[in-house]
Amino acid sequence: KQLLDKILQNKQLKKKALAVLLDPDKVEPTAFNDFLYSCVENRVDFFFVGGSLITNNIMAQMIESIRSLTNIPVVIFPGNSLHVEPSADAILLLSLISGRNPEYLIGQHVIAAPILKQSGLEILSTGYILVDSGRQTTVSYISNTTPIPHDKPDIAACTAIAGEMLGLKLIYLDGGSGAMYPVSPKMIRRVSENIEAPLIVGGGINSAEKAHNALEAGADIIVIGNAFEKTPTLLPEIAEVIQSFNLTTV
Ligand code: 1GP
Repeated sequence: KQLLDKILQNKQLKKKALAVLLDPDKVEPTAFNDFLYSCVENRVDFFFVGGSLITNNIMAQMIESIRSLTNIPVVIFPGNSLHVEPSADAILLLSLISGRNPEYLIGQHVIAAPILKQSGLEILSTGYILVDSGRQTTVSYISNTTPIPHDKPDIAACTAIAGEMLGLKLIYLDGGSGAMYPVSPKMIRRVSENIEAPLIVGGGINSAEKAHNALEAGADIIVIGNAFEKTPTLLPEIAEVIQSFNLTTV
């Protein structure tokens, strides 16, 4: 329970965190090491590794590279039950609670359960809430689920409350990778005010301003993938935003 304890403790201390999403399909091998060094320098808190569709088989290799250069915890962000890699530290066991597809609510979990139990991975049970972000994302297509409308914060809040009541330890509000616009601050605020569980927010956060807005509205952990793939130099700017919150809380 090491990572969960750390996340809960951070939440208690009102400490914000940054997770960098590494999509095995998108990493540029030549630039990867430099980016990892930059993550260490900029005190990235977590790596999330995965995605809803992975077309190559380099997750283990990626984790090995991460391990050789950093001590940053590696958390699998799986798209299905095939995405289990025991060399990571933990896995977000996502139940797609915004959707009504039983396969992603519990089906894949049943298939993965015995393997996860033997893997030694820390299991982070997570209520995963997909929010409409202006375009159909890979995750909504692959999961065959309808995201919550962008302008319906109450649906998101009730979904999160239900997820927490069911015992899920983390809530993840996601616009999906490459979202046209991120989850609105209004929705983030409505959700965070209604749950005790730490709130992860991602999808379409591609500027310091959007990162700031998500954190100010109540995100405990922000996740950024695409923006760093396109503009790795954005990392120090985002790190500064995180720091600005943490300096005022310590
Ligand atoms: C997607 O929340 C993550 O599931 C990150 O999204 O790639 O748009 O940053 P981006």
